[in-house]
Amino acid sequence: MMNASQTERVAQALDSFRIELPSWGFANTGTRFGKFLQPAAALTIEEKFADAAEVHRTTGVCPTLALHVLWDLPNGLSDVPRIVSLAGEHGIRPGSINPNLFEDQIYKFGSFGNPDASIRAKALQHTRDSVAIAGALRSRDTVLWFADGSNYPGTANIRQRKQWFEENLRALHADVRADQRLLVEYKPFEPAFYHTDIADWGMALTLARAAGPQARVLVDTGHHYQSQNIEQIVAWLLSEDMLGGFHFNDRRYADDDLTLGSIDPYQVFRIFHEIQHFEWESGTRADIAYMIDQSHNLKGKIEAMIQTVVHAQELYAKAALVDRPRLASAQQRCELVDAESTLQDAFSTDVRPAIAEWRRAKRLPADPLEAFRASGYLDRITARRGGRVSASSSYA
Ligand code: LRH
Ligand code: MN
Repeated sequence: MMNASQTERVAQALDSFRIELPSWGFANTGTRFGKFLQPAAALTIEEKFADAAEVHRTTGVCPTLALHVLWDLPNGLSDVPRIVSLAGEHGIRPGSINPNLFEDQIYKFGSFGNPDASIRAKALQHTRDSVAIAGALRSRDTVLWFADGSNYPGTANIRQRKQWFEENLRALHADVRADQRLLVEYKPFEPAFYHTDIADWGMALTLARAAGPQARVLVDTGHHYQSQNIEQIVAWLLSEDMLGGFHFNDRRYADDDLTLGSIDPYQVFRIFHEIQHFEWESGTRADIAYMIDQSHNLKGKIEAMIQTVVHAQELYAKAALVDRPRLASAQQRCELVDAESTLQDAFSTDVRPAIAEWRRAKRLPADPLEAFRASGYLDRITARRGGRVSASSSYA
């Protein structure tokens, strides 16, 4: 049973915790072995905003929607007025802007890292357009993920490509306003399977620094080798003041993009713990964009999103229960068992009653998933959207 001060700490943590939804999480997605279509899946940006609004209605903590430029604004800046009116209509603000530098045939040998200067220029122009779209939508962050790399030893000049990335990121940074940020996302492999130009946190940090003061590093939890200590990377990036945000998901093997906490909830708890311990020690609020990046290939897309948000809240609330003064003194005295058990005690605390209480106090449904199921929203959109099958080849 939690005591009053613990209940208060859970409420304070939830008051500040917000997490961004990915528009592509509502669309039909799959793997190279196929895409299982869902009749209620969102095909249009209107439907993606409507579904995001339903997740926000039931949870109250997802006021922004991440957009992928070519999927959500295929006409670029001229699609901005439509997005602005949808945002007003659904009470969901446009969130981070994600350029698409991985589907176009011209990017076969890379985008910023392509040996062909005209293709590098096209890629740079697309990212510039994306930063302009972010400005027009008052979105703070442009997230830069590059599929660039190679599949066979000797086929790419890795140092030359690094230099092209520095040049293009520096050029792009010149367009970034003081109230905007560039978040550089790393990934060790896929779709490239020999080398990836931005493969780990150190490479992303080096390039973000080379780009300029508005650039930070984005940590996608699925973009790590099996045995990597992700929370140590988080601690280092916090220490360097270079942590810009997260793409949360879970995985058993590679970049599986499964729902957060479905495989290793203690991993997400350890990440939240590192952040909250930094905030406790520094007395500052870490300037981090918490975002979801998942593909719901089998689960109902809206249910998977609500499940993810609810689980993120629970793990963030558990991390708020770590007795930090006790932990700091146990760490100082090298009392290993005492130190470790401050985390385990918090992690094993059932925070769900306190969270349900917090929701009631905020006039939110005590059980978001139950509220969604009782709303009939899924039946309504299935009736409205069913019967049409989009066979688009694009990822989302
Ligand atoms: C790449 C990635 C990136 C997105 C894409 C949908 O794996 O994590 O963040 O652009 O997924
Ligand atoms: Mn990602």
